Amino acid sequence: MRPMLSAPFLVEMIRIATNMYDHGWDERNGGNISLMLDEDEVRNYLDLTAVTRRISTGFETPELDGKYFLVTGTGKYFKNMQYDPAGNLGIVRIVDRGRAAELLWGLSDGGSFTSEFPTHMMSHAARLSVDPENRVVMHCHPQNLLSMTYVHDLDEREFTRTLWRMSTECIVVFPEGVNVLPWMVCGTNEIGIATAEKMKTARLVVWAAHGIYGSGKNLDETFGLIETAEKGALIYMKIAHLPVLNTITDENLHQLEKRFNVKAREGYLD
Ligand code: 2HA
Ligand code: ZN
Repeated sequence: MRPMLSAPFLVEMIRIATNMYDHGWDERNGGNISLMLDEDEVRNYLDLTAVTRRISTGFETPELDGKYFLVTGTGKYFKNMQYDPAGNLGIVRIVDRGRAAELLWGLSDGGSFTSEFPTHMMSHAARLSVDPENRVVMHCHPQNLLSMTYVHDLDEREFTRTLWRMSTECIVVFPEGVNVLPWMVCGTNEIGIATAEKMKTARLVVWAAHGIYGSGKNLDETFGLIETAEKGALIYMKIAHLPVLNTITDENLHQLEKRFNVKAREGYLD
C-alpha cells in the first residue's frame, strides 16, 4: 500500500484548491470540489474493505452506486487544505442507490462531506449521462461572475453572448454556453436537482448572487473553464459602465467556430 499523501489525485486536488483560494474564489469555507476516482487507482492507497463511517446523503443517485469520490468537507477552508489534507478532504464510496456514502479516508475530525453534496452527486450523474469521461464537479464564488449576476440579464442566451463577446477565448472554451439559475437556497436537494438538469446542456452553471459550478474531465480542465468564464466577467465588469466602441460580432464568433472547429450552442448566434 502506498502512502495516501503521495497519491497524484490528492496532490492535484490540494494544488487546485490552493490556487482557487489564491484567486479569491473561496473565502472562508466557500466552495467545494468532488473528483471521481477509479477503483483501481484508490486500491493502491487504501484497503477498500476498511470503512471508517457510513454517512447518509438524504437523496438518491443510483447511477453512482459503487463509485469513489475525493470530496471537500463541510465547513472546511480551501486555504487550509494543504496543511491538513485528511482533516479537510474525504474519500467516499457511494452505496445503497446513493442514499449513503462509506467513508474510507479523511474527514478525520468527525466531520462530513460538503453541504453541497446533493448538487455534486446529482451533477456527476447528469454529466456522466451526456459525457462518460466527466470526473469533476467544482464550485466556487468568483468575484466578477458573481458581480455580473447583479447587473446583467440572467437570460442564459444573453448572459452567454455577453461572455463570448468579452474575450476571444470564451466561445472556444465553452461553445455550449453558460446556464444560469436564479437565486435559490443553497445546500438543498432542490438546488441539486435544478443544477443537475442544467448540467445536461452545459458544463458551467451560474448560481445568481452566489457563484458558479463547473464540470469536466479533470481538475485542470475544470479550473480552466471557470477561469475563462471569470475572465470574461472581469472584462464585462470593467467596461459595462463605459461607452463601448468595439466588440466581437456574431460574424467574428462564426469565424472562431470555423477556425477552432467548435459549434456554438444552437440558436445562440445570429
Ligand atoms: O460550502 O460554497 O455553497 C460553502 C459553499 C456553499
Ligand atoms: Zn457556495
